[in-house]
Amino acid sequence: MNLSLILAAAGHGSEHFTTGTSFTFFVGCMAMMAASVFFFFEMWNVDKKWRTSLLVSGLITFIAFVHYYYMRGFYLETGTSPTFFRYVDWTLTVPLMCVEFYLITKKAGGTMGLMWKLIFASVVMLVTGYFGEAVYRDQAWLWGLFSGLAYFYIVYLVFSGEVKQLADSAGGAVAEANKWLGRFVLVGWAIYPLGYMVGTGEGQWYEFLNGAMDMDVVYNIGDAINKIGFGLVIYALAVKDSNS
Ligand SMILES: *C/C=C(C)/C=C/C=C(C)/C=C/C1=C(C)CCCC1(C)C
Repeated sequence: MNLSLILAAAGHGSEHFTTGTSFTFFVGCMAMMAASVFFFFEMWNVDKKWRTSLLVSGLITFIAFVHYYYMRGFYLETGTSPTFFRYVDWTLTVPLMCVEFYLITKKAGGTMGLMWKLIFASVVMLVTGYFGEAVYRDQAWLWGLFSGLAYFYIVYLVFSGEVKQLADSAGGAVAEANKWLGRFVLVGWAIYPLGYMVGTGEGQWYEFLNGAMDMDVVYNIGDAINKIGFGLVIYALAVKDSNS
C-alpha cells in the first residue's frame, strides 16, 4: 500500500486528505485510544496508592480520543481547523495534568490550594489563547503574550517553585518523575505556542512564521507527545514505586 492510498483511507477520499493533516488526526485518534486502554488496564497492576494517578492519565488520553474523533470529522467536512473542539479538549485535559502534580506531591504536603493555582493558571493560558486564535485574531500577539505569561508561571511552579520543592522533599521516584514532567512542560508544551504562531502569523510581528507549517499538525504532534508521554512518566513512577 502506498502512502497516498493510506492517506486517502484516513481521509475517506476527501479533498482535504492530500495535506496529510487529516492523517495526523486519524493517527492521533488511534494513539489516544490505545494509550487509554493501556492506562486503564495497567492501573490494576500498580500499587493501590497510584491507581488514581493512572486513572487520570487514562482520562486525559480518553478525553483526547473522543475529541480527536470529532476534530477529524470537522476537519474533513470543512477543511478548516477545529479550533473550538481543540480548546474544549485542552480546557478539560490540561487541568487534569495539573491534578497529576497534586496527586504526586500530596504525600509530601501538596495542597488543593496549589492544585487550584495550577488549574487557574492553565485556564488563563487557554482562554487567552482562544481569544487570540478565534476571536481577536488581529491581536493574536497580545493574547499570545498573556497566555505565555500564564504558561511561564506554570513552568516556574513545576521547575523551581512549590511543585518542585514538594517533589524534591518527597525524594526518590517522585522527584525523578517531576523532573521529567517539568521537561514536558518546558519543552513539550512549548510546541503549542509554535503552532499558534504558524497559525495566526498573518499581520502580526511574527508573520515570517505564518503558514511555515500546518498549525493542526503541530498541535497534533504536541498532543501525542504531551498527553501520552506525560501519562507514561506517571506510569513509570507508579511501577518503580510499586516495586520498591
Ligand atoms: C493536551 C494538551 C496540552 C498539554 C495543551 C497545552 C497547551 C499549551 C501549553 C498552550 C499554550 C499557548 C501559549 C503558551 C501561547 C499561545 C496560545 C497557546 C494557548 C497555544
